[in-house]
Amino acid sequence: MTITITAFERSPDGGRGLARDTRVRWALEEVGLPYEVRFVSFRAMKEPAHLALHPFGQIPTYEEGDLALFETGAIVFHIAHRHAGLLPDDANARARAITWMFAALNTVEPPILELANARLLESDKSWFEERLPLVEDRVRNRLKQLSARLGDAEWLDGAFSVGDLMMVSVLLRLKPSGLLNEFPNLVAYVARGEARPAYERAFDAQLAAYRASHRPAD
Ligand code: GTB
Repeated sequence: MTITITAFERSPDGGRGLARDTRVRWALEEVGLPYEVRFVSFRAMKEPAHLALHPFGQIPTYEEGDLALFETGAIVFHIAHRHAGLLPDDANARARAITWMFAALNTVEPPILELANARLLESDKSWFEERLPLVEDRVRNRLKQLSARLGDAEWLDGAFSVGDLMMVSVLLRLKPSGLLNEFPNLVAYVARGEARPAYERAFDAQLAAYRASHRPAD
């Protein structure tokens, strides 16, 4: 059955793979599923056809036969649950991998998003310079805790899993900030994720789409 995801028609991330279709592409590549991409403009995202798929008017979405999903956590979990490669067979290890996926989305990603939003939306405010260190410290605190838990391990809990896929995806957003560099084991962890052939394929596909959408008109 054909799988179709949606992605930005013209991604504002400069082709760096930071938009959230990348994590869905990565999961699909890890389990070896082919997929198609429908590109949507910012305007189309807020129109009824897309809102029927995504109530918040965002990307990515996921369609497979008569199943339509939104929210990257749900999409990636669905892929991992239905196909071998992202969840361990052992029931307890499986539960722990899912726990890490939720931790990435619910505990690590929020302060990272707060920092991204502060930089993007608040830099012209008089209080921006005063607030920024507070927001950065919230991120730093989470990274410190995550770094302590990861230690010298390759992945968060044994073999690479959906928990690592989501955690690396979340941490990638921090690369431009320099904050990640304070934690060499997290830098190495993210690099291991990026070096996975499935991630490379996902990254290359989104980059090709970005380049195609930014090609000067003939
Ligand atoms: N919780 C949802 C999920 O995980 O699926 C969040 C989805 C979401 O934030 N989608 C964003 C979107 O559609 C794109 S990925 N935004 C348009 C809108 O809300 O109108 C977030 C994103 C956007 C841009 C960059 N960037 O430029 O670097 C990085 C990440």
